Amino acid sequence: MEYNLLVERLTKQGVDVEDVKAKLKRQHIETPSWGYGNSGTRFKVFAWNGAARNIYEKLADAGYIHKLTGVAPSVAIHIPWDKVEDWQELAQAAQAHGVAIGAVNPNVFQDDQYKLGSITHPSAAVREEAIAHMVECCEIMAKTGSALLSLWFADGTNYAGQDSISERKQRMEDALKETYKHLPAGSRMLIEYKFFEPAFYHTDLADWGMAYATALKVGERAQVLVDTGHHAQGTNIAHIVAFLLDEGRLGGFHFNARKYADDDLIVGTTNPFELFEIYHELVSAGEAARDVAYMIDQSHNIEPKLEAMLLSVLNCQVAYAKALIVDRKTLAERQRNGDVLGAYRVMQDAYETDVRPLLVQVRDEMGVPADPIAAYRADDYAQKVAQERGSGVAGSSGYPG
Ligand code: PSV
Ligand code: MN
Repeated sequence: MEYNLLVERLTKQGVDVEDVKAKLKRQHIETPSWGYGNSGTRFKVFAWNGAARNIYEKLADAGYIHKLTGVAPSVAIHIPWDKVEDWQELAQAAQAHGVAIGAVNPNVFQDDQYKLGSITHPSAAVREEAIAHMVECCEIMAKTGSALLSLWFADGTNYAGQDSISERKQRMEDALKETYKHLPAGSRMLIEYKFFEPAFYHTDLADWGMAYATALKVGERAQVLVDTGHHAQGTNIAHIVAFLLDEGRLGGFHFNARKYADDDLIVGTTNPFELFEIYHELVSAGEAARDVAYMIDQSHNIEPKLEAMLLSVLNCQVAYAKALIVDRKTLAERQRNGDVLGAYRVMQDAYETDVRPLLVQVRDEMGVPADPIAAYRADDYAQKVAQERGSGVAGSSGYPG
């Protein structure tokens, strides 16, 4: 009933509800392997009963999230946290859980030699080691069928004069150009930025503009990765998204929410309207957004890990659904007429629409639970893994305990 009323209302506004449903069924949110293991802040790791202890358990958990939602069919891996002997076998293990290996994330921030940086380090030997690790990750991509090399660097300095900022910029470009040569055919390099942390005076890739300028130099298949947690308060992320989409350089997202300095809160919890604005730009871009990768980057410290991941995926689904039902015809008319608040109200109307009946219908047609969180709570998966795995080891996501 509620669904029929909603369809009637949307159809009157010119929204093609069947097309919206088809798009929602094709939505793809990648979950991170590191979100399933124990992790913490730099103050404390609270071990979670049932946290995954290795990549195989992480794949099982990711498969479970996909089974409940139908829209989380891949898992990002972080190397060496998820390193195994046999990569083909890992890809098969993922497949057995109904998921695929997604982005491969090299880790060049946790070894002692990277104290002063990785690919921008003053020592050529350290830079070479970091490049070799990224090349190894390109090989892992080929073996696992991954199409994304997802790069983030903790590189930067803490004090004026600590190192030459411009030389570090050159080192960054050289290293990425070298790595780019090793990307498997058809794959892409995503370059992430972060405006501070762990370096506090300057970060080598501090914002989207630096990542974009670097991507342009590196090659066509180098694009920017927008981690929603990596901006100063008040930054208009939707604007960045629209700009990069228009330039053909938006590679993907790391979704999370950021209240102060940490970026590991559940996406769409503190800032659901912002997430809607971002999805609105993506929907508006149409085909230009075809290859954008949607990944979650969250490590939960006090939240139940599986439920937190479920909520993250579902919040993205809700934001996307709301963006899909924006009355674009009226919006365009009001924009042309300079109707400032009329245009805003079109956005507000979509945002305030209760899309739950639509999502229940979509889930029913997809053969997944109408309410994935209720299904999770009624299920015994979490208890089972808690019994099997216990409280795991601190830092089993890879984060130091
Ligand atoms: C860094 O804060 C980051 O956002 C990068 O994407 C890392 O790969 C990820 O978090 C996990 O540490
Ligand atoms: Mn990230």
